[in-house]
Amino acid sequence: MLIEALWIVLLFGVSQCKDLKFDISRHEDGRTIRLNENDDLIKPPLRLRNGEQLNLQIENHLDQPTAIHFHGLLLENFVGEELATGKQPAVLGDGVPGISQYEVGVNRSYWQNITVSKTTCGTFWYHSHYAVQYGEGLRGPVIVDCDQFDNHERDVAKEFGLGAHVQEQIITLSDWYKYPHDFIMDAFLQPNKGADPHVDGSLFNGKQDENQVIQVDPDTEYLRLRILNMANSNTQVFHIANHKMIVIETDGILVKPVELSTLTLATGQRYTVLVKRDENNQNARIIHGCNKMMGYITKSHVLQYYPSFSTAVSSSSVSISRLPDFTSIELYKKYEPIDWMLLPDPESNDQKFSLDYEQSTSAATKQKYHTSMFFVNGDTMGEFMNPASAVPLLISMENATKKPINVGFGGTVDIAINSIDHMRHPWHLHGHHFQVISIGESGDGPLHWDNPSSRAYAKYSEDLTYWKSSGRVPMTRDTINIAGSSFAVIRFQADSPGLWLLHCHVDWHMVKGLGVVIQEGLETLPLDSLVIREPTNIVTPKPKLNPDIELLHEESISSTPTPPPTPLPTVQADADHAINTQPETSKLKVIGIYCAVVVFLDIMLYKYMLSR
Ligand SMILES: *[C@@H]1O[C@H](CO)[C@@H](O)[C@H](O)[C@H]1NC(C)=O
Ligand SMILES: *[C@@H]1O[C@H](CO)[C@@H](O)[C@H](O)[C@H]1NC(C)=O
Ligand SMILES: *[C@@H]1O[C@H](CO)[C@@H](O)[C@H](O)[C@H]1NC(C)=O
Ligand SMILES: [Cu+2]
Repeated sequence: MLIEALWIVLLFGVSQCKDLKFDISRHEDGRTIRLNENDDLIKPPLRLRNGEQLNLQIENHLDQPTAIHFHGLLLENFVGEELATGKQPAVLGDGVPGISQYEVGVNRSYWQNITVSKTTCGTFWYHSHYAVQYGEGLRGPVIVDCDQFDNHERDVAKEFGLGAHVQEQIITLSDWYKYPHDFIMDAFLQPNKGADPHVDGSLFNGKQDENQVIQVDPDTEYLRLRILNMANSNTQVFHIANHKMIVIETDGILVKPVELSTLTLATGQRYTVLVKRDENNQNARIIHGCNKMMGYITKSHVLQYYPSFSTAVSSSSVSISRLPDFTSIELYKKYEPIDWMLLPDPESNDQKFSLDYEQSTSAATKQKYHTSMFFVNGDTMGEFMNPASAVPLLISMENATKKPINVGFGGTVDIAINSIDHMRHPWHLHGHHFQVISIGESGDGPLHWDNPSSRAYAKYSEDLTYWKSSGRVPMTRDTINIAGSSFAVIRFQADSPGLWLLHCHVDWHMVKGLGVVIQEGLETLPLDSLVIREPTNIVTPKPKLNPDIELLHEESISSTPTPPPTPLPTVQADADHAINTQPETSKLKVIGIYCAVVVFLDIMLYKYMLSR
């Protein structure tokens, strides 16, 4: 039966429109957030194609509101006539409650219908953007397939002699906390709490276990690893002994191949790397380092060549910072996007901004907020929002104390993000990719556009000259780590109308205000005619869903067949622990189509066989 369904995929192409349901509730342990009966801390991946439409129905059975953000995915920006036909501009699908949509309240249901832009491709993730929910399990990878990715990978595989038979493996990295996150947050919001919550452990593919096995199949010539940092707060390090990783993607941007042995990922970042099979089939040790306040939680896992009767790899202790190629700074000159150019300088000084951020533990802050807070140019993120935060800013900005930062529309924008205190933070911009024009190391200080004599400004000028004279293109992505007492200058095209968050991705820091709202070309949106739908009451009885992400409905609206995704091989850990969630996605597609056509097909096959 599955074979039959696969045949249908091959014959008629993948559908272009999916209906999907997220049934969100809490596990009986009161701790983990359950998604469609799945209680893992990292949920199964979603697999989409560029240009594909996804209609996501969110049903909230939690005891608090929720909302789902697709991290890094660029959505289609419908304009003009398309808008008139009810299509939605990108910003309405961004999933940020209080800004682009209403929160999905308790016992409420909400359709989040999005269309992945045609230029989006690579490795992303979905996660709750409400309070500190995602670390309790409301998160999972999103893979967007496209021809350009496949072509680039094929070219790189050829250049490096990797062969043709690829095995894909998603690897998610995260930190882990032993207490419920609301409880941690409540404690963190007490007047005398300033330091970050204590990290109690780490997760490799959603599990705390050490020595998890990634099995390399006999016919695999090279691995395609999609590595994601889906942590609440901390930088993750990934290394495979005696194997080179060839980076081909940074946060959804294809890059010229870069070979290295150790990857460092800021919270929210993703990489795709290609790894050639070891010619001697030597099992190798995988090292995962989860950064915490002092040092790393270090665990070993195994890259196991099949057939192999032993999982023995070196178990000696390892120092993360001594791993070959280890670095804690962003390699903004190393990862060069293909098919991109340096964006032009902003046309006017009005499109250059600097944001100074720091944590304040002063008595005045504590008096006003009853705890320490993060400020960006003197404001907390809450100041950008309506006090009744359930009302999206897009509809009404009337009660916000701070107006969004207006970056205009159409041109390029430079933003200097300045860390005033000594902490490192991962900054993420919604709705865009940015080029990292310049980034400082700890101690380089802030960059202010009116102070060209600063160390930071000198570094920025030098970097800008370098890009212009070398013709090279800076690293482009949606998330970067900015060192303490330092700066980064990001440049992006203001081409997506709406309100977008620019914020620290540490969940704890978000609730303490570390972020701003950017306004872009709002005047080009027909705000009066945009329908920002409010979630409705759940009317249907709670359905029983599979633990996997289950399709409600899938239809092929396209007459031009698109190539089907290659069914991916299963990667088994030991008998009890299947690490990989990947096969679920192909299964998911198959199930959807299967339901639609299998009856028909069965009858046809039956008739055919009878007729022979
Ligand atoms: C979203 O998609 C669902 C299912 O296809 C449809 O019933 C609903 O009307 C759509 N909502 C919007 C706002 O487009
Ligand atoms: C949500 O629904 C559950 C189950 O029907 C009910 O027990 C609970 O009181 C409802 N909560 C709210 C806020 O409506
Ligand atoms: C703004 O404040 C007024 C007065 O408190 C209130 O009536 C109104 O609902 C608020 N508007 C929004 C969008 O929160
Ligand atoms: Cu932070």
